[in-house]
Amino acid sequence: MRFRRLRAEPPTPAGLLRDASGRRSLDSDGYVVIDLLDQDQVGDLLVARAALGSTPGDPRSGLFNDTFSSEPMYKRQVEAAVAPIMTSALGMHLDGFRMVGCVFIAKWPGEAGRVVPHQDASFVDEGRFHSFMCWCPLVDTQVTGGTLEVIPGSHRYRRGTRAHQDPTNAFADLDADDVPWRALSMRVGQAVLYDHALIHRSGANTGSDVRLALGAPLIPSAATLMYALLAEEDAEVFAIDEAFFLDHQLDRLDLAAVRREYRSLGRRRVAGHLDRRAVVARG
Ligand SMILES: O=C(O)CCC(=O)C(=O)O
Repeated sequence: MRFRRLRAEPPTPAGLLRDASGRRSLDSDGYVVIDLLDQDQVGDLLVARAALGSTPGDPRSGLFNDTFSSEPMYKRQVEAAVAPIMTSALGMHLDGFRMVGCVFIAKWPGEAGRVVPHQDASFVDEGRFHSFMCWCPLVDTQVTGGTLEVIPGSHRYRRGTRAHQDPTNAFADLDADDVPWRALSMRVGQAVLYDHALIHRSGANTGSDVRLALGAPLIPSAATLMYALLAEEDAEVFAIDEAFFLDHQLDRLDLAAVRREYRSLGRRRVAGHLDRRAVVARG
């Protein structure tokens, strides 16, 4: 008798978030806003940031993510101060996840802080798993403060391998009024968990103070942490670890060092083309 090999469906996010209605939102919309931190935890995080000072290399304009810094020591200090608070807070909501990094993201006042619509790079085999970013502003954040904006449901449109700095992960043509953007107005202490495949952007911070947030990628405990580099028409995928985010500068990644330091898992096709008309129509 011949058996047909069944292709495993990617598991839904169910099992990761304990709250059933949150799980449904993650599944259908690709994101959910949760009450993550209490006042003491927010206070501890702000005290930690004040003690550490702003990230070395931050030009104090535009948007600066700690992963852009060339100072692994600073990033390790952030990790030591911030990760225990975030892990314990996330542990109240989630089961079976691993937080693989934790960074500050500073958005300074002015137009330069705008972030073009994009999907994040993939960190897991998206044929089998969903991974998420926990984005947690440390100030109240509205659209005028440069908050995150998402296209609900867009985590389903283009899944697969999204390589480092692949221009096809960015969608400048979706920066338009006919696209069903939803701005996430969030209070301090709230966080959004969003699928790394969700299309998101953020506008200018029109206030006078820096908009500080934390970003923490989360992957299912059972998943292998991966990062893909473009290789001709395809991508080469590497098994990375948490140190990757500390030791490397993600905005000017030393590709040869990644190839030297991490085990290759082989070539994959990069995620396909996204049809703008379909995004608008689905809204
Ligand atoms: O913090 C922001 O405003 C944008 C962050 C973002 O888009 C990202 O980390 O992918």
